[in-house]
Amino acid sequence: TPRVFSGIQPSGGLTLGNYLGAIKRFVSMQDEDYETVYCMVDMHAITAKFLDPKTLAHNTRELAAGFIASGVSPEKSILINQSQVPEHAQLAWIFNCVARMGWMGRMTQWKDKAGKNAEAASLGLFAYPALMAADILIYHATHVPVGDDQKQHLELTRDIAAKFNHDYGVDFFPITEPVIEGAATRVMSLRDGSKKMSKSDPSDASRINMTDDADAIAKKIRKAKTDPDALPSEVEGLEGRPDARNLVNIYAALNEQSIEEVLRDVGGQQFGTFKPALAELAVAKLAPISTEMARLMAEPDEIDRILKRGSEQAREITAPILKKTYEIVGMVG
Ligand code: AQP
Repeated sequence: TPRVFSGIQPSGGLTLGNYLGAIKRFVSMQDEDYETVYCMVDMHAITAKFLDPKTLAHNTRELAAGFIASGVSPEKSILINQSQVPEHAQLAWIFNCVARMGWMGRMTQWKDKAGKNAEAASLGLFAYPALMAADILIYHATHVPVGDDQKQHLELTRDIAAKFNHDYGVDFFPITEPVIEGAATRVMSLRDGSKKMSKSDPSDASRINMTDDADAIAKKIRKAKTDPDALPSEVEGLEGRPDARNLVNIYAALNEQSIEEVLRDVGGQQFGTFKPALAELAVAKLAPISTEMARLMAEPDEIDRILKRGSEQAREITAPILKKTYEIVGMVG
């Protein structure tokens, strides 16, 4: 069976962007013909800024609770925390020696996150995509469900696999396929339709957190930036209207409809009508998840047990792949 791998950083709380862009697909892939491995990438979470240890631990458990509450089943999927499966980091070192500085320097996420002061950025932030390639390839995963923003990193993962195979004259690492599907592969900020919705945006009003209560969700949607026009009934009518498009995409993804279907129903409506309907839908879909997250967070030992069992299952896959990699590279003893 083909294997799926994907991860999310415990760098903050989960957002609606993570849920619609990634987790919803994690859940559906469990029931398709795949073996699925889903990961809290705690080693990635410390690349951008210092996180105090309590926050990192809390975020990691909360993220695991978010996965499970959203429908990722520890019975159907292997659920792990990255640092607890050491083969990720071990393979990453080899990939640090395969990847080129020039490739890494071209990554838009590096440029965005390092900003103008690259000298002050961590070495880990620069090497992030090589660790991400290792996360995926240590499972020989062939399919990676992600949001649209991760496309470039997945191309780099393919380049690293191809260069390793070429340099060592083997056909060992698979060339991975990104799975970027659905109506909301790129959920935008509620305050600025040209910016991605992100956990680390300083404005809390820019995002819906998976832990927001019904009032907070309704308020953020009511205040979301829009334009003065009515909603169109055809997709072309969203051209040049990023904020309107974003709300329609969110509605479609939450309601599991196509954008065309949504516009057929809501075309002609003013935002004064559409926003309350969107808020109601969002609360209906998200409230059960946040309630379940809170219940799971009351039992952190149970979360730790699930992650520990996941690590054991994961290492049955990763240890032999690392061993074989070391043999290929000529690491003996
Ligand atoms: N706005 C988004 N729309 C669709 N998908 C998104 N993803 C993130 N934001 C959106 C997808 O969620 C997965 C996990 O992302 P991540 O936590 O590893 O890192 P990120 O993409 O950098 O997410 P954030 O929320 O923006 O975190 P910070 O602010 O810490 O950088 C990925 O599949 C991503 O595509």
